[in-house]
Amino acid sequence: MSSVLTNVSFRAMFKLALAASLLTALVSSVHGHGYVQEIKAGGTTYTGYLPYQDPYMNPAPQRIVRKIPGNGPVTDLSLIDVQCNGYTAGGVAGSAPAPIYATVAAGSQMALNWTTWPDSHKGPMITYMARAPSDITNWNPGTSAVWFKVAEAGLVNGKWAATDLLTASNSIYTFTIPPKLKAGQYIIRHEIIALHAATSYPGAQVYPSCIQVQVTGSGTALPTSFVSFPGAYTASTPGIVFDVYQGPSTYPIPGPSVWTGGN
Ligand SMILES: *[C@@H]1O[C@H](CO)[C@@H](O)[C@H](O)[C@H]1NC(C)=O
Ligand SMILES: [Cu+2]
Repeated sequence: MSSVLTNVSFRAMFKLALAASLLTALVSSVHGHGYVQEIKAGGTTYTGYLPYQDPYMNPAPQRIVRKIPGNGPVTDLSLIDVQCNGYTAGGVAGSAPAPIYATVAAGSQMALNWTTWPDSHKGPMITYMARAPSDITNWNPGTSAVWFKVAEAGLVNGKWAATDLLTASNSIYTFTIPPKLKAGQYIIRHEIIALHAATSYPGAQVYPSCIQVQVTGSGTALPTSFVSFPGAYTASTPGIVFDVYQGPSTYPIPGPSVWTGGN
């Protein structure tokens, strides 16, 4: 009697384990995803917004990153979701402002720590900023053209930024706040665009998130041209529809050129 029971429960456990490993395999092959889990700025380490923990914590942890719904992508580039990976909630379109911000000097580097990124998800890593007209913990850009690009990396000597280069740097992406950028509060919009399904539109997977910072320094430079999200990327933007499987030697990174503000 007890040996039958043991046998039954063993089989049940085996089935469960099998189901779990199949699910894991499916999730990682079809949709391995990710987000920025940690940020180093101005000598301080900040935990990112953790979509599978933060919503269940009471009190809610205070983050410098705006809320994201999970580790998945945005593929409809006409949606506000493509801005900060937020969605229409509580009557506010786009990601809700976060309660705090990091302080970082113009010209210094920030390090963004991504969760393990799947090798299949080749693509560029791109970073934009937008200057807050007022208190950043209240500001929502909506569809206004306020964004300028500060860094981009696509296909460099046969290596993709989001896979080869990110893996080689222990999942740490770094970029520099433009040295002459005028002090003030900014949203940093950082993204990976995964191209493994981008041979037609919709297909490219955008993984954006928004980090709030106070930039310090004596610079006076501000860009003069801006893009909006949604708006900057459409089905016909170079690099949105792209075939990564034909051994390309170059890749046109989507969006405007990088603004450095002079050095
Ligand atoms: C990235 O963040 C994770 C989670 O906090 C941490 O365990 C890991 O050590 C960090 N990676 C690096 C290279 O600092
Ligand atoms: Cu994925």
